[in-house]
Amino acid sequence: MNDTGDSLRHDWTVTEAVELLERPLTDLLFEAQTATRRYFPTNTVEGAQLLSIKTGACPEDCAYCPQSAQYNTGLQPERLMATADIVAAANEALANGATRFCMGAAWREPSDAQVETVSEAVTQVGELGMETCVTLGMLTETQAQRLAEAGLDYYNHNLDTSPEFYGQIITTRTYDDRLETLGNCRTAGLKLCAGGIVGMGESRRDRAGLLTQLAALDPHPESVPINLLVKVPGTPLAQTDDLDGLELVRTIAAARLMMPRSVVRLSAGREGMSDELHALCFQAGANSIFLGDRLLTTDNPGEATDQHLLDSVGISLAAEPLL
Ligand code: SAM
Ligand code: DTB
Ligand code: SF4
Repeated sequence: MNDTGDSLRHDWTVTEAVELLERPLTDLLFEAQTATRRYFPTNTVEGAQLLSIKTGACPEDCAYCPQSAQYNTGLQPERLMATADIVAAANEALANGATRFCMGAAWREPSDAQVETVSEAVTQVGELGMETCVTLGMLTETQAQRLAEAGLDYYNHNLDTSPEFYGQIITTRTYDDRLETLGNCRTAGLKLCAGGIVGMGESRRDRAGLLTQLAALDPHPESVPINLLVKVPGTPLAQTDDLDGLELVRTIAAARLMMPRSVVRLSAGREGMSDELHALCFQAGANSIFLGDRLLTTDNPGEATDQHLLDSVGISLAAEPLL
């Protein structure tokens, strides 16, 4: 992305981000929708499809995650999928209207051999004409370069929350580890998909802190996923109080205003969300969703429900990548 000569800012303060989050909702939505229309086609969302290519048995302790080996969530671990099966799933996603295929692995960090295997899948999925994204945990610069050579478009690695709240959610990997992986991916020339999770019991200031960290990345991540916590029984966050839906809307709007040229994804947590809340998220500038009836291990609304939603609000899936 070319920031030159533009007004993109990387010096947002947490206080400024809190001020955005606290604005009267109609003002915030108006500004955010105006910013969206400056850079993106109207009434258009990107469709991405996830696939868990290696499931569960992860050594990390992320308190939200059903795939951590430290929590008993009843999830059946699965080894790394065969490349042919991954490509078959990508073909299906393409037929269902997805322009991006995101492959996720429950690793703390991949071995070089695992990167090699995933690289092969990336090349083959790319040959279908889809954008490719992988999320494999921490990555060295050499590994990022290998994935870039394979034709990978995006690396997903989330900051998850503010630096202040982070220690209450994950203890097995530091915030700086995450920033380092993002830096390694940038050095390798990959585009970044980096965002976080709301609804984990964090404060509004923490949500502002997360957005401030993301906006400090230069260039901004091209994709910014905002996940609403999916509360999975057996995880430490299973009993967390529901986040007020309007806080999700405000977070999306602030992300849109702080990183106006980024594609903001209304990511996990759409299952059970009303059409009205979806509509407010789109008004706030969300212009990407995950398609299909599965995220990685949890449910997503699925094709029929999403078609009804998109028809009712008059939004179409983008036929081409938005960036
Ligand atoms: N293991 C790799 C890693 O964490 O770096 C990649 C896969 S991990 C499942 C990718 C992201 O999914 C996490 O960073 C988190 O933001 C999101 N995620 C995981 N479980 C979630 C949940 N229950 N609700 C919302 N988002 C979740
Ligand atoms: C992201 O920010 N959200 C996706 C993707 N990146 C890898 C993952 C959501 C996972 C939700 C819980 C699950 O299905 O296991
Ligand atoms: Fe492992 Fe990723 Fe889940 Fe954390 S979020 S426990 S690193 S799969």
